[in-house]
Amino acid sequence: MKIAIVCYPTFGGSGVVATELGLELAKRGHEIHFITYSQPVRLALLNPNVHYHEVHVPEYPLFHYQPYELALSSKLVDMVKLYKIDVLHVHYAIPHAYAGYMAKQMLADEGIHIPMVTTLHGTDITLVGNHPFYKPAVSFSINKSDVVTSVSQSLKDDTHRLFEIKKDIVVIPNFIELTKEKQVENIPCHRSLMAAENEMIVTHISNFRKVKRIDDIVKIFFEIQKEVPAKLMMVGEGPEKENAEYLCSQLGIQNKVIFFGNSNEIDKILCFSDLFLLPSETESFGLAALEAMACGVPVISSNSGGLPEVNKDGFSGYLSNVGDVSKMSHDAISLLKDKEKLKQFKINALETAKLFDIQQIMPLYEQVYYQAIHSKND
Ligand code: GMT
Repeated sequence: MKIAIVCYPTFGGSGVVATELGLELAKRGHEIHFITYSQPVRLALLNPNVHYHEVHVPEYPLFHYQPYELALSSKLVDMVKLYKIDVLHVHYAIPHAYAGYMAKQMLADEGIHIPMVTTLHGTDITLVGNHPFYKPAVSFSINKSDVVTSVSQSLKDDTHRLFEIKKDIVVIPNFIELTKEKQVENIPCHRSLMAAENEMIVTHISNFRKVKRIDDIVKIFFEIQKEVPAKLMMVGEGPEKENAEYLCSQLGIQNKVIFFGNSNEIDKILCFSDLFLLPSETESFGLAALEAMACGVPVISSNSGGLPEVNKDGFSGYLSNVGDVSKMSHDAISLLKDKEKLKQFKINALETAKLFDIQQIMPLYEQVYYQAIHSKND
């Protein structure tokens, strides 16, 4: 199939999922066209089956806001015609499903039917999309998609609770690549550069938005380091990062916390991590937690949204109510103090991650593409 993928090219989870999906589909012989405003960060190399088309938004003094959706839908029309695309797959409803629908209509006007699959990722439903200023357009474009997928059962339920969606939503969980070269024992791991031998390494990776409850991470680590020699690795960039650095210095733990920027090689940090923290306010899935588990790192997370579908309480890690810093700290300390238990949880984390192997998930996407192609939406 010839598949056009529209996504955010940045470090957010939806862009990562879209890129990894495209790369795997290309390996399976499909022709993939990424259409977005810059090259997706995980799209390191292009190959004969992978193409990237940049959306340009010309500036004009009259525009207070640059009309990205307009440029995107025009680009989609051109690319669908030029490459004879079979199916359009948009990731994150805002504004991609809307732009996709406009492209669909423009093409229909020329007698070309292009089916559209929309994948809902999380904040496009639970935070941003739910805003009254966006809601009518988001509901409309979801309902006009040929097939709608969501990355967890919890997100599907949230979508039906928050929007009037007349379509069925297919749950296709996020996935992880577990090929040999991605396995933790085959990753060059430089633990000794980061911590002394007796120190435990606790890690958090995100885009440092409010929803991640970054303060909770610092507070949990503050409790941990009182009981266990430890270092905290904070990976990513975002609006809450500066506050987190300030809180660390206020608590006098700045020499135990290492702030990295965005990284394309998170497995090189996860390979030496003992514990992963994800106390988010809401998380439709928690791809970062899955990536940690795939490297054999147990997860201390909140129980919000889709996290219980990924992190198994008392097996791959522990779940707590949002904001329960005290329980999260207690669980983390008890795990880090008990070497045997920690070893078992590391094994369990990897076992759980294997349930999300890309090889099992890919056919589900191929199936929805065929379903979309055979649908007759207007
Ligand atoms: O919240 C983020 O980190 C970014 C955001 C995105 O769409 O780029 O992530 C959402 O999609 C991810 C991939 O499906 C999920 O793993 C995240 O849980 C989800 N984030 C939230 O729901 C807050």
